[in-house]
Amino acid sequence: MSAPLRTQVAIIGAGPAGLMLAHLLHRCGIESVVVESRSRNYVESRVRAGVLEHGTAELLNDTGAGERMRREGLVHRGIALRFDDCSKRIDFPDLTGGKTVTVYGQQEVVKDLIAVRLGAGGSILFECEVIAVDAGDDPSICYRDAAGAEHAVRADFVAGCDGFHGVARAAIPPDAVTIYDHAFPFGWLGILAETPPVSEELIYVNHARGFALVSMRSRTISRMYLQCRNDEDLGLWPDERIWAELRERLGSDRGGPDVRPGKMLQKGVTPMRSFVCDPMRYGRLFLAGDSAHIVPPTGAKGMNLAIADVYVLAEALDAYYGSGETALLDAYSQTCLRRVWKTQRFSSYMTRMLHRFDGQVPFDYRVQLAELDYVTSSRTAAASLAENYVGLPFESTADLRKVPT
Ligand code: RFL
Ligand code: PHB
Repeated sequence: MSAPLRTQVAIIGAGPAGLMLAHLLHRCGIESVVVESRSRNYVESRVRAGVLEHGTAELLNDTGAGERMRREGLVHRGIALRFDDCSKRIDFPDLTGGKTVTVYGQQEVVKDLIAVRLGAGGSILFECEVIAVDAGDDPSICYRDAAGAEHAVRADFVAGCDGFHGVARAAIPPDAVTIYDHAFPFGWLGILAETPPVSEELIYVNHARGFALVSMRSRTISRMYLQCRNDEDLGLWPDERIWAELRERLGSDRGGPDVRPGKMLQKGVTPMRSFVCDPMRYGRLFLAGDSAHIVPPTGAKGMNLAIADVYVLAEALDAYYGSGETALLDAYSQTCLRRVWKTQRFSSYMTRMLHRFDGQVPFDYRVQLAELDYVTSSRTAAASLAENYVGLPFESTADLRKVPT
């Protein structure tokens, strides 16, 4: 093994959490090294989330990483909820004092953050898989490079931004954390296709055959989802069946938006789960993003939550390096978990309102329809949905200090 590299913060994972953390730390004058198991090309083309909360878009803008997003991102001022073959709109600016969301693919955010980091001389080690994490008083990580050679990085702190299946959370003794886990009995079959979006805004559909969602990546590329089984066999879903099912759930032949088949660019199944690891810290190891929590994608929150975590972590590390103060680091987990649980609540609410559940009886369906009717006709209820969808405000340092102990 070569002589260990030394840095202030060793970051595992070049997803939105790890890259944004490295970027924010750099702006505070704190050095980091990002270690990523996949290639640059792989992480830049991985299709995942697509909706940026108001605060996420603002953070990208305010920190100099939003230039392409401003040009290419699509600012959305609302969504539609469709049920009983009728679409009802939720108007974000009207209900939230002017806030919007931006539709911009996660892989575009990843590309932009990599460009900004490398442009500033930052260190991102691609195709280097972290195989061991030491979270003790003298923390370090060990990684294996593409040629199979092993290297160590010693650091003051380790940030586990390595997603749900990473090594960081697994390095914490099981009795030091409480895990909250809930698997939903269904997943989403997601497609990316070369066809113009069927509507200017996203449409979330509650249909007797199951949930559907139409989203987009640009004015010519659509991203759409169908509720399916968790273990759905994609082989049973030739393109024609997907288009027919989308048309049926959207009511294309009953006055609904007209789904037009186009070239299928990608198909995949994402299982739906909720997961929280509490606390999100063990010694000098801090978990952020999917390594600490997963939300079902119905509220479009996964990536936004990852960004909110590292915003809190960067502020805490800045305070530590600025004055030696550890209060914000000590409050990190509690501060993040307040937002995490509110986001779990919202994502679970959206999921339960819009999906078909096994064993659901007609009574349950009528209650779902009543909920949809309520949330689209009561200004108070609509404002609550809109407030959560555009994103709750980031915790500021002043708020961090108010966290109850
Ligand atoms: P990421 O993006 O998973 O990044 C973690 C990074 O860590 C790397 N890694 C390692 N690197 C070095 N050594 C190791 N041992 C490593 N183990 C892992 C990985 O290669 C990866 O690059 O986590 P992060 O940064 O916390 O960001 C979170 C978001 O990615 C996530 O919340 C969302 O994308 C969730 N999600 C979706 N959210 C939505 O809001 N809408 C969606 O449509 C949506 N679709 C998805 C998704 C997540 C998916 N996953 C995780 C399977 C679709 C999928 C398939
Ligand atoms: C997406 O565009 O991928 C997307 C949009 C909204 C969601 C989930 C995914 O709730």
